[in-house]
Amino acid sequence: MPTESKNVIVGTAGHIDHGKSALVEALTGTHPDRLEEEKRRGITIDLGFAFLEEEDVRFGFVDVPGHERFVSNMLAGAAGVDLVVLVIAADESIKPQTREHFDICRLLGVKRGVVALTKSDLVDADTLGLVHLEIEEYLHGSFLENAAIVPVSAKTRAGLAEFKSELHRAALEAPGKNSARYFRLPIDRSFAIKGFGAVVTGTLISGSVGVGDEVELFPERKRLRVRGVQSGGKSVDRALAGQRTAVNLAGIEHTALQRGMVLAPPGKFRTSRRLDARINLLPSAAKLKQHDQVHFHLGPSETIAKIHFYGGNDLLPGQSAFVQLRLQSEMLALPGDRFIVRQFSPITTIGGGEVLDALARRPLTRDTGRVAFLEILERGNRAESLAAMVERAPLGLALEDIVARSGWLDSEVRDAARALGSSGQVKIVSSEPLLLVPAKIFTDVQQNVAAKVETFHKENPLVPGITRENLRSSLGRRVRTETFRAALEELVAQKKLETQGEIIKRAGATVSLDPEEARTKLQIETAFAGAGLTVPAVKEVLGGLPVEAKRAERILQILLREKVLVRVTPELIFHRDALSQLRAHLGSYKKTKGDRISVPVFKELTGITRKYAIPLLEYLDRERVTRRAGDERVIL
Ligand SMILES: Nc1nc2c(ncn2[C@@H]2O[C@H](COP(=O)(O)OP(=O)(O)O)[C@@H](O)[C@H]2O)c(=O)[nH]1
Ligand SMILES: [Mg+2]
Repeated sequence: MPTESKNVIVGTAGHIDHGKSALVEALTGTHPDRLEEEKRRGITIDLGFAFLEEEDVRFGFVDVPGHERFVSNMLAGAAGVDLVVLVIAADESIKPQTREHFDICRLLGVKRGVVALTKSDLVDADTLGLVHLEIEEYLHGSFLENAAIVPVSAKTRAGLAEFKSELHRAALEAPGKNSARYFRLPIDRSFAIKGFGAVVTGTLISGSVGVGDEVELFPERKRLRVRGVQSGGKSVDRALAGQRTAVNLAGIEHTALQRGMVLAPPGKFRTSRRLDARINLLPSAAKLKQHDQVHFHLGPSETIAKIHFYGGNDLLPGQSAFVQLRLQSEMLALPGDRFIVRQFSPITTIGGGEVLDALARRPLTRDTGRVAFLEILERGNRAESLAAMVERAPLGLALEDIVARSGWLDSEVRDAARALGSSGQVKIVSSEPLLLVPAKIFTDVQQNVAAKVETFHKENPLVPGITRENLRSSLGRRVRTETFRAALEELVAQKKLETQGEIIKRAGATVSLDPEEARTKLQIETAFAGAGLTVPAVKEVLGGLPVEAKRAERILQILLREKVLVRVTPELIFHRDALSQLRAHLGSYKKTKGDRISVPVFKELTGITRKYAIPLLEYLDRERVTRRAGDERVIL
């Protein structure tokens, strides 16, 4: 049964002394105030936790402090709440932190809740009715408009049963968290347990984490091992999304762990200091100006952020806009994460919003497409968002870039990529590892490759084609090697280009010589053929030709490539006929005189000087026609 039950995080909200902690205790039997100072002063300072199992729902309670000085602690707990219990004391009605906490819940996108009209034992029925009306009016038009408002007393326990059943009903309606996604555990507490070491706790906002898992600590980027897991106060093999979770970590001191750090799967995510987001300013806030600084809260993490508006220079109360938040310290965030901003000074909650691009680039005036891009991220489905991301990445996006930027599962990215690939919106340059390139860029690269080959042929009519390496580097670093390779493969498949080993040429291209070049070619060949083994110097041959040196050199290259001529040393080139005659000579020598031959005998046999004999013998050694044995050669 427990694995099939729904996990729901309930957060309290409301003014100090309105009975939040007392209500949690009345419901769960656990008083959430756990610090010595809290017990002594009778107020909640930091988050408190309690658990309750009601039929098929497992509740994790996060009790928050109501005092205005501890709103940042309240924010650390409010993130990850599925269901809010808005606590309003019947004898005091709506007070400043009732409003502030409720604003925060709205800004965080909490969808469901129940109102507890606490301390009902302290007022008469008329007052109760009046406060009830006030609350209804206050909640009008909000997500709690239709929520139950239940009078309760933690003292007499009146109304508790009804409250519990309303809570249960709301829990079933609340959108749950997804255990199948990559896990994230924002840390709200860390401590040490004797004999176990470091323990962190938090609301598991997605995925699951189990004993033995390797995890990555952000923003430290440290890999750690999970030694033990608890949820709902009990040891378990795996904790699931929507559960209050404690993780015992090996390999780290608890003092190195702090509220605001996050555990996530190893190697999936990246921290950032630039978030593009939708921000909503509360009607009660002062107007927000370009480059204003604010306190920024994302889950239990907090830092200072500078606001950059895209278009327009300030934001009026009650309005919303796209912004870039330039964070003072690195954070792990993902699209869809909700945040709260508080005025720099004096500190009050002024707004909040949703992260759209957690790995945003610096705002650039020439980047005119940013707002349209953010609109797609905000409203588009996965494929639309992916297409827009790829569109803005001329170098292309690899699977790990997309996952880090979106938080989507690998399989989700692959599915979306396949759909976009077959509709032609993006080019899948490689599927293993996955690399996506904008379709337009890919076409450009293909055209560029074909054009480069064409230009090469035009400029080098005597060379059969461009080398793969030169072609690749002619495209510059704005093109990834994988993109180049895919473009080339397609051009070959389309029979536009051909490859010959490392040489790439236009399909069907042949080296064509004009009559003068053909004559020159013959002239060179004849010069070497006629010389036998006593070949002339290369320079001498080339210098005596009617064409200019560069062309002569290319024609020589053709002869070498065709293996009509053979280069034996950088300075010595022989005609192939002379070399095969030499082999034949050695063959008959071996038959008649045995397989040993000395340098003087070789010179005599061939009629050449030492200048030719030594390089030729070394060439024959390399060709395995002969093998050196002391001063002699063995003919093989
Ligand atoms: N009479 C009465 N007192 C209550 C009730 N609930 C809480 N209190 C008292 O109100 C004070 C503040 O309660 P507490 O739960 O700490 O408020 P919190 O600051 O909202 O957590 C405590 O002295 C409680 O005993 C209630 O239902 N009836
Ligand atoms: Mg309290």
